[in-house]
Amino acid sequence: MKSIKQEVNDFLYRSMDSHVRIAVTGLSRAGKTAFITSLVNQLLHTSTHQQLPLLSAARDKRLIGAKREPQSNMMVPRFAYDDAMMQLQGAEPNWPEPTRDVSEIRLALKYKPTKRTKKLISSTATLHLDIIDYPGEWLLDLPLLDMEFEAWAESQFAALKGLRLELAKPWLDALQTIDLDAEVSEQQLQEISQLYTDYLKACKDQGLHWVQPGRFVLPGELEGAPVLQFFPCRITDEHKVVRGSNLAMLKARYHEYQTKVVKAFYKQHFSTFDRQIILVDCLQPLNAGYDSFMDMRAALEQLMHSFKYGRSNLLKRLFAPRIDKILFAATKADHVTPDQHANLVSLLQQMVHPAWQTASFENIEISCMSMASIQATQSGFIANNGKSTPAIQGTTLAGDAMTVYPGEVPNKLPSAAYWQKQGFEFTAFRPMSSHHDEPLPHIRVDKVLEYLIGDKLK
Ligand SMILES: Nc1nc2c(ncn2[C@@H]2O[C@H](COP(=O)(O)OP(=O)(O)OP(=O)(O)O)[C@@H](O)[C@H]2O)c(=O)[nH]1
Ligand SMILES: [Mg+2]
Repeated sequence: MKSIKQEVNDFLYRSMDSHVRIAVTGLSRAGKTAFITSLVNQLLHTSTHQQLPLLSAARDKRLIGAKREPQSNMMVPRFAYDDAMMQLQGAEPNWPEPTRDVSEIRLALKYKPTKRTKKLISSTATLHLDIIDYPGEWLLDLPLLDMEFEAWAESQFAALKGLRLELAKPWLDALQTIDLDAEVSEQQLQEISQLYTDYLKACKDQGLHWVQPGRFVLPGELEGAPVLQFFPCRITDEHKVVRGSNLAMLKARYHEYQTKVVKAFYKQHFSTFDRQIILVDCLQPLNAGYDSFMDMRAALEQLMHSFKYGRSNLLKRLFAPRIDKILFAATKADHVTPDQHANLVSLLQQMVHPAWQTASFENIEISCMSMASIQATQSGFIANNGKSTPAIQGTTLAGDAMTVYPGEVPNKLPSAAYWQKQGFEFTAFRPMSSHHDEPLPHIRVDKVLEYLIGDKLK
């Protein structure tokens, strides 16, 4: 994977506190690509601009500059920073394309240290910063490591209620046609797997976030591979598995998925992260309604399990976890007026609260913030019946200028009745045009940076 020299270098950097791996995740469309693009862009401008006052090293003028470096892990695709910038800074600014896999980018930050030990070595120091993008859906697979095929299948059937049950119909109908004990039919397994995958994708499209197995909706490089061709079926624990049967194959593939996909992700990627930022788009479920909201909350709770390293923990058996800080960030804050930003944070806190409280997050610091990676609107005030009301102004995706007061963000988890009384309508805006020499406009990306790497730049 990595060359020996690179491994040694990484080890040395790390032991001198000069290497940190920041993982960025979130459910799809949460804003990961926009965030990483902005973060890289902001840091690359530190030598010429003062747009990061909340990052203490920048405010104190100790951050000398940043440059890109070849990434350390050569087996992972490069984060497509240049492509994203090209989209954002085109004649008609556009958002970067959706991404489907893990990717990585590395920066070297040169700064003047304040710590005595570092100052003794040299008047300037370098922090090597790896930033890793991966789909949050992959973390939803953690429970699979502890579940036999039968138990997993049961959990999937237990979730089939309401909208899910409706969406699952074609797959459930096809399930009736398979003889589990008959000799394996690759063709039939493939067809039913496809219907199961379609069902999971349909859940996603309807704004439901808890989907398992996560790779079925975000396969990355595994697209079309047999390891993604299985599905739950109704069997009892006593059901004898006939050798060479359909059921035997389903179980074999499930097992392969557990070890070669889920376990491999935790061992090869997750175990190398030092810090984690989890991006959450709270506005999307507010738009979509109560079910979507509760579903996102359940998905976030599931996702948090990956950071619970209790004593008898599954992850601890696999590797020695070292994440010491987690940040939950409510993204796209520029969709609402600044007076609503505090509500956005308390809403996010409420969403992650149950998991946060009950979990044994040994030695992990957790915080919640709101931000906009790339500002698409400007805030101001409009006159309304002789009163001045806060408003935001931007260009819609269709290209029309628009000034709106998008409404209030509830500061607590809303009840179902909330959506009957008043809907939410958060419009999507185009990114604002920005000049090539200027950093991308942002809200509080510097605060996020201070939390994630501020101490590493001391
Ligand atoms: N207004 C505003 N919109 C944003 C911001 N960040 C992201 N968005 C919107 O959210 C969409 C998704 O952002 P991405 O950064 O592509 O999200 P992602 O998590 O990488 O999505 P996937 O790659 O599909 O998982 C963008 O196309 C924008 O419409 C932001 O800071 N402000
Ligand atoms: Mg992306």
